[in-house]
Amino acid sequence: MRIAITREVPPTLAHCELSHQSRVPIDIALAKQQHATYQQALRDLGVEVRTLPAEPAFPDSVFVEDPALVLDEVAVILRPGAESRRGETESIARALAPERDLLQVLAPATVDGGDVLRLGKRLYVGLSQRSTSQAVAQLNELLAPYGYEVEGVPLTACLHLKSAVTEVAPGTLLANPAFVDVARFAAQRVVQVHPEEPAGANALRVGDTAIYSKSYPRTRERLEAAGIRILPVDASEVEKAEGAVTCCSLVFEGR
Ligand code: CIR
Repeated sequence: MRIAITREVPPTLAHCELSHQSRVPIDIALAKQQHATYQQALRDLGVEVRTLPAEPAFPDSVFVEDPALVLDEVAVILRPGAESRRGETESIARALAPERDLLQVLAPATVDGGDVLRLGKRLYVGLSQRSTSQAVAQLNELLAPYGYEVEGVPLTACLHLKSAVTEVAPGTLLANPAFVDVARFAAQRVVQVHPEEPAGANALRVGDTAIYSKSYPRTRERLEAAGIRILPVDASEVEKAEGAVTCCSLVFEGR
């Protein structure tokens, strides 16, 4: 059974970290409604959604992708790059403990889950403002016993590696080549975002479907033309917090 861990939108979301965008008002009621629809989209794809209570002390805590990396064999509790987000790991570790043995990235290394793209047994880690090469070295050491190789990837002008590239089908990437050199990934095919939708490279693949934001209709056309099945969702409010669809869940096979 596929499981998704999510967390309720906190009333404090407007105090989120921002790195590349200006602060604009966030409609919390709408954010909650959109998050409910997103969780329903996961259920519609056959996923069991386990929703953790909101954590108002952590404005970015709805972005549960960042505090942990869940692999088939094991999970790694990460050390988020933004100090304001470090406390998010505790409740995520509790939620993951029944499902996986837990490993941990230790200080001074930092890494956000949004920077980790898994393609088979290779993990690409964006060397962003949040994630360091020390974390790449630690992940390599922790995960080599499970057959993973971990590699750092330079990034420009975006928050996380998965702001620049995500996998939308086996061997097919959705990417913005202005943010990352796509040639370095082991992929057969790359769908590029529409030039007017630079933030459109984040899609959440669940089986043969990609959950994708309605904010990027031109890129969606490109994806559909490439044969990718899209489940569209409204994500305008988390996008104001520099979030996207992968950030709002941790999806994995239950034990
Ligand atoms: C942050 O800056 O940490 C949040 N405002 C957004 C995090 C988005 N997470 C993700 O892309 N995985």
